[in-house]
Amino acid sequence: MKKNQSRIINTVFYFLLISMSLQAQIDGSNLWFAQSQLHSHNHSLQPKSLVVTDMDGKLTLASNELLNGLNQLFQTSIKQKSRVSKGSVWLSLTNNSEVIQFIDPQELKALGEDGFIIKYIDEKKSVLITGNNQKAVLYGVFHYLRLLQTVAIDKDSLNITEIPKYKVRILNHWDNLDGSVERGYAGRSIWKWDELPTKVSPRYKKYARANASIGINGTVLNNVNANPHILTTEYLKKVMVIASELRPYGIQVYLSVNFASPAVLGGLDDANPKKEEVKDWWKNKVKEIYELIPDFGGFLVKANSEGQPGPMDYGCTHADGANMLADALKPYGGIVMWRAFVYNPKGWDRAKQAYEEFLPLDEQFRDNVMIQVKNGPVDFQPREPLSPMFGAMKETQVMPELQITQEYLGFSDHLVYLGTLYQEFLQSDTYAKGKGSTVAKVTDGSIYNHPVSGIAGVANIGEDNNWCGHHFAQANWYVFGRLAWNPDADVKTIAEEWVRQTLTQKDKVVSSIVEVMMNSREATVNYMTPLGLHHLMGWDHHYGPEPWCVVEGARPDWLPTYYHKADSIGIGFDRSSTGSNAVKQYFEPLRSEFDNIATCPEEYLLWFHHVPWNHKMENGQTLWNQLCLKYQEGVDEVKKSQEVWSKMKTYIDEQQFKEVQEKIAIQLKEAIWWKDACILYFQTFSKQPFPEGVEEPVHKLEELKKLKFDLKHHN
Ligand code: GCV
Repeated sequence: MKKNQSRIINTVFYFLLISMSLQAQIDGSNLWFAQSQLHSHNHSLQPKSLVVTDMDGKLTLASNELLNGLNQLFQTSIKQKSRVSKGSVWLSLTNNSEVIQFIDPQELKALGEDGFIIKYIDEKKSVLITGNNQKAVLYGVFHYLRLLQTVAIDKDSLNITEIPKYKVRILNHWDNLDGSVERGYAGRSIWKWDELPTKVSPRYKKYARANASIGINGTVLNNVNANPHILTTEYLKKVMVIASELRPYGIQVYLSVNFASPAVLGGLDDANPKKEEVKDWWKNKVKEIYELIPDFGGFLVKANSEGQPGPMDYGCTHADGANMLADALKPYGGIVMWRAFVYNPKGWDRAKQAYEEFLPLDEQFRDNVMIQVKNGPVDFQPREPLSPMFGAMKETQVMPELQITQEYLGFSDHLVYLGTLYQEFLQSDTYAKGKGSTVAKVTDGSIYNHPVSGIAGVANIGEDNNWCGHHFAQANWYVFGRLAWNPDADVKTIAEEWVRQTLTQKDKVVSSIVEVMMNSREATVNYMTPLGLHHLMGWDHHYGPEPWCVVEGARPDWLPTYYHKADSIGIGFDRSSTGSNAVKQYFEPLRSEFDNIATCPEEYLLWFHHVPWNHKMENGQTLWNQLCLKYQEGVDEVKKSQEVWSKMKTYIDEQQFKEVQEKIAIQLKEAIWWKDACILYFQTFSKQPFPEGVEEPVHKLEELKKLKFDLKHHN
């Protein structure tokens, strides 16, 4: 080819790349692959060649990803060579004789299945990316590309060993077979059950790639409120197709199962886990699944909770039910994730119930069962103390369940970066084995050593172009994946990574946006449920404030009044030793700290205590004044973020800028709605004026009570 011709081809190639990346930024569909720009310090790091040591084609996906990524970042076309020479990036599995010359075999062994090494090899003047299998090398490639985009690197900093802390890093989709998504705010399900198995949506691969890029290695495709039909042969063939789309990216497929399936699908009299025919039904079903999907991951089960069937229907325990499924899965290496989200309308403190039901069963579960526990004892509230289940179950592996979809945090309308919520939870000290027994450490295998460990995130993904409904909600999917890989990672750094890859590389702009993100969750806590309040939102849809809500004949534990208990004396749920004694479920010194109103952290005060309106807070304010001021603080913070965002106009893609701006306007309107509703309503009990510094409500309580939430707007 003549030089001129090649120049023309190169120019066309760059033009295409640039127009592709501009296009990508417009609708958010390219997630954190949208920017593809180098960090300003890394321009001198252009590799001279790419060398892939790959005899049997195992690294094709990883090398394509690397080559495309590097070409895009350096706006060039990097040559592929067969021999490593000065300036190469070298991709290889660890079982290569040359790799072994440079890295200690012990170190390679310690990488396990998913770990990788990125290392500048002085002797070769090259960068090596290696891992024990193709998935690990792919993780290494994504990490290297991320580093080039997000931090200044040099050959000294390229001496990286990354091994994920959790073995199972999994998304839970609450997607129904009819295409709807429970608590989904980004359109309908991405799984097109009607079209499968013949038509395969291109989104499946994009989804797998995005997940692999942040280290996620599993997905539960369907809602925990499981339709038994997912286990019919017809649906399993559809699942098989999804599994084969996700497999190259190292994503294993799991299913939520309905405990009554043997009766509903199999025509058995019941689903009693002690009956041989029920056990056999499950064994045969599992066999059928593995014939279709040899790397199937296992089952997720919501049993005897919110109307779902379970072993207790037959006088059996959670352990009986989980073990029956675990035994069926064991020969194939499958696992059971059994949820502890259980509560009972008759119990007078819902926060205590999971612990009461599960603790007596510790020691009874098989070793391929994990108990999946929500971060807090109630239900994904803007702030909850840690669930006392963490650290308490010592013989059974417990896996945290976080919610990525914002069921209680303004759906996909509010900008709320959940990294800070996740970090607060994962770094909470359980004291199970003395100081430093953080949730991360008691669940990731550092303290209790079980054969499997895991962490789940309830997905916020739908068919919207931008995947998550709000551009910034993508950051919550992103941070979940990054923390599942390393729960001790810094969430501010992760926010910055996301901004640089998704929105902009301009340093000043990056720091302003990161600041908005970092303050956003606290702001939401403040304008919704400050000082330990919880569950004040609207009945059923969980959007907007309805602290007054009473529904004739409804379960009391679904109503706000059950939780805030406001009266003429004060407000808050007494869970102290003189109340429901939920504090007893925590290890010392947490138990005493929470129990004593004087030492209970103020952010959990009304979670654990019924506090008089005139109680003196740390800053000298009365509780009533402080409560009102907190609501105001939340509103003010949203105003601030609106101001910051308005200055981003010239730096952010126009459509993205506008869409976020519109959402922040909704958020501010609703923050004021929350503040007005709560302080006006609680004022009917405190009978005190609003303190100085609190803006006069723009709404009237009676009008707010009549306000009807329009669900259509959100689905
Ligand atoms: C999938 C809460 C949600 C339900 C959800 C349930 C659960 O109650 O509102 O939509 O059901 O949690 O986690 O099982």
